[in-house]
Amino acid sequence: MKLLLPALLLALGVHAVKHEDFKECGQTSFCRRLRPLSTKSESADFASPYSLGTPSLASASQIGAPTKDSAWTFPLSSTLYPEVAFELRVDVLEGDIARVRVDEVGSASPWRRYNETARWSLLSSEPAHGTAKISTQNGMSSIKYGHGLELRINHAPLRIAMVRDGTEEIVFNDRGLFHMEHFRTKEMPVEEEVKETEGEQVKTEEGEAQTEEVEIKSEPEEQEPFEAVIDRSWFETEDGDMFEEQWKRWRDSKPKGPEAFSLDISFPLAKHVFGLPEHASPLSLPDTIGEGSHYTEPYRLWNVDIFEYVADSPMALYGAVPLLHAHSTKGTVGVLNLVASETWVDVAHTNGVQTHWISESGIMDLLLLPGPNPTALFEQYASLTGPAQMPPQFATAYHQCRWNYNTQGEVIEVQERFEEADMPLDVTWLDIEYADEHRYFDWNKKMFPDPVAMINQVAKFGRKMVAIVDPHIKRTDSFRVYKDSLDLDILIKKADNNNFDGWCWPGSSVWVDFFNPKSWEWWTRMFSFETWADQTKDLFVWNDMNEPSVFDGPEITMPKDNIHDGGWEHRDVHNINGMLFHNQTQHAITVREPTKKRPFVLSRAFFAGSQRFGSVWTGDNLGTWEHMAGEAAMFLSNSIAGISFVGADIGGFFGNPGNEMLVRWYQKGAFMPFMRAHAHIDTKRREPYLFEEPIRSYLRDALRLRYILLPAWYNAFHDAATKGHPVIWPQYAKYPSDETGAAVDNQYYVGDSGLLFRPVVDEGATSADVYLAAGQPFYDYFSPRMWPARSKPRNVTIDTPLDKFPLLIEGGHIFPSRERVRRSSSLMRLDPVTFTVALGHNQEAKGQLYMDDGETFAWESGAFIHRALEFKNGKLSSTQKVPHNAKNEYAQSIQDVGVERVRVLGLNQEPTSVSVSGKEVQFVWDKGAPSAKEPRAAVLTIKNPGVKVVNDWEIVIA
Ligand code: NBV
Repeated sequence: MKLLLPALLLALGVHAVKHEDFKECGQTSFCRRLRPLSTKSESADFASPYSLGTPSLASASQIGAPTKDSAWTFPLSSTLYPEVAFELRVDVLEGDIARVRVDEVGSASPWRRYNETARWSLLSSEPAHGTAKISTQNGMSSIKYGHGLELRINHAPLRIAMVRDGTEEIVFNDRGLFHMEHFRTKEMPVEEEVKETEGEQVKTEEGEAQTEEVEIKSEPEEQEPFEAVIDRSWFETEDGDMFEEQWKRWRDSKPKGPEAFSLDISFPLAKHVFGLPEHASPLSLPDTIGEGSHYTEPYRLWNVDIFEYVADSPMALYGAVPLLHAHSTKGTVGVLNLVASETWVDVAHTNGVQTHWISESGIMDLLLLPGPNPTALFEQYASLTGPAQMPPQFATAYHQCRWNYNTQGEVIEVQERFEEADMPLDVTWLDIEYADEHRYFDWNKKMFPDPVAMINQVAKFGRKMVAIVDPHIKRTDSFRVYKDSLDLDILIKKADNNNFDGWCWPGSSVWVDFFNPKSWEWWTRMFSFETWADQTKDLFVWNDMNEPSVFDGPEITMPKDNIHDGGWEHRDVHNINGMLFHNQTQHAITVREPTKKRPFVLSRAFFAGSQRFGSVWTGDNLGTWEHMAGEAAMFLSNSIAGISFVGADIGGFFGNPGNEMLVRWYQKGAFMPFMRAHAHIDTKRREPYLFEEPIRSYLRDALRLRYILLPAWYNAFHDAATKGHPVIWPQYAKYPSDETGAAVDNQYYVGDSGLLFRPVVDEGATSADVYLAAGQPFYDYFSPRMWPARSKPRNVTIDTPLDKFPLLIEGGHIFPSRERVRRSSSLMRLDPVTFTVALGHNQEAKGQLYMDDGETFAWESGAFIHRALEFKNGKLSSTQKVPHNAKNEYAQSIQDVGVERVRVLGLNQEPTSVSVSGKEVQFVWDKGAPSAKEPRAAVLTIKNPGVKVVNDWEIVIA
């Protein structure tokens, strides 16, 4: 029935998310309790009831380890609950990142707030030793750190501002919406109204930990007491659902009672906020609150398996990264609110941008990223959550998927048909039907009698395969994976401590608790060749349904009161759950062979840090123009949050795209970091070789273009893996001081190649507008057409007959390509390289070429080539950019690879000669028409200059 329903809806042309399956803020008790606070706080005499006591150097506390410097704790209390103690801890980390954490401390309750999100999400949180200094005076602490940065901490009411050169850029608790519900027993009476003055309430803990290194100028008691009219019910609306909650047929037992927290962050300078993936919304996040707001619900972060999601909506999707960039031409700053429980975020463009975050459980763990520009922010964020994994080369090429290729024969047929059609392909995918009764690892031997022979046959084409391994495990004793997990006692439990079972593809299923370290080694073993003999090193993995999706669970996921290792509730860890599964799977693939190999694992669910484990895709999109149009913004939003190895199902998962739409989708696909075609089981077959001319050629062209540009993509992936830069860059990140382009999200740049891509996403479109920033000329990739540099940004209109789309090259860049397309990327390893030199307004350009073996980790110990290309004063030079190790086997293996062509665009003078080491080489000169009404660039083509990619060389154009 589950399978038939989508088909039926599609046949009827009905595309609609089932809104009733997913909660709105008002249907979840903690959001209902805390969201209204923002309206109530608008009352003139409202002030935060929270205040801080005297800081001391952070000694061992619940929140974190003791330190000698760069971290301080403050007692924190609220006039609402004077008897409850909180602690606020400030750490200054490497990269000038300030971390502010709050937890309830010393509570008599047996419960604790979940404090391990950072453990799973952060790769590092190194303190910035010795650089930060605190001083406290008149109820105000000031921590100076980094380059002109200061945290101004107002003790009462609590307010923390990140200040740069005297200007506030990020303000925590500006509006007084911080509130942390404390642990309590159900019987505790809720008082009606409290009117208090702070002076009487602040608990100061005179510091035994106070040492000379803390420079306290005077005691905070001097501060002016503040008058706050606080109605306790503003903060905690009396709510029958605090201790248990019923939604539809699901009861959440909530043994810990209320433990939500709310906080506000203002960005006084910002014009835009970006980030908070995953939502099908514009990159510049529209308002969710206030008059005339674009949305009325907050952005929701709660990983869910959503059926036919709405194209413009703040509804939760499959992944969650609680990161925001706040941007204006004055600078870009970021905030990571590291929490894994259900979170709702309101955005309002008032006095800059104001945000209000409401989470169901966990400690508050806020990281303030100072920027001051998007590139610095990417690097700061990567210093915390890690840069992206360097993918194996094949993963950056084209993937062909379908639910399902049903037989071994069909898989081989796909290989042959691609071959016949002269279309490149790297990876063929198997969805859930390969597995016997959806017991992953166990092949359906009727349909796939000899999986090893099949994978080997595919490998003969230079290609790989991917098989799906979902997290639900069929509950049947005859299934070894189930038996093992039962015996090892590593399954997620219900609130009553019995193993949880739910309904999914295999029927009654269980889920392994990947928070339990006992599961890790076992899971690795599941992928070893000994345990899983029906595979080879050429088979990789797809982790779907890892939100996790549970067909009969609340909101199609797991009950929140389920229990994980350490006694933590599912509510606390939900948004990390899928990332842990992804992590363990990629680890298993990495260590499968005696020499570690770069893994490839695709995941649907994700969280901050998932970039370390592989790629993600945007889930079950619809084959509609609207969905196709919205995806660029989704890719960009993921990308700025670290997860830029991202793509969407080419063609749309649901529905049968017409020819025009499919061509446009393939063209767009060629510029998605992760390029995979996929389709629902009920759709018509749509492999690109099935189409008649001219569609067939258009599809082939898109595929070939991806392969031609693979070297440029590889550069970008390498920058992502080493610097934490996104693979694709939004306009604001390339041009942070351009105000008009900041919100542009329908076009983007590929790494530092200068390639600017704009997908065509409108039916029947014969032209498309592209936003060009000021300062550099732009060149058309497909023709000699160019747009000279201008002092102001502008929109240009580009013709887009079905075989064309806007692909420009920004002047000032050099990018590599390989123009002999073969049946798979591995077969292009030794092919010669072409360089395109797109000259900037000053007749200069720069670029890079990074290459390695594409499959091992040898690159980490210096087995690569990394060349710096530069065009200056009429000379194109190639020099070593990053030294590689002396006996670089990789460089040796490609020592004969040459440069077969150099294309120089925009040269302002006809050359008389082109030479390399004094020897003249052939060239072709087309003088173009740079000052015509429709300017054409001059193109100099140098064929076979006789240089090798591994060597230093110089091409002199005289
Ligand atoms: O495994 C079947 C599908 C898969 O093809 C798709 O890509 C996933 O997003 N899967 C979801 C489960 C059910 C979809 C209706």
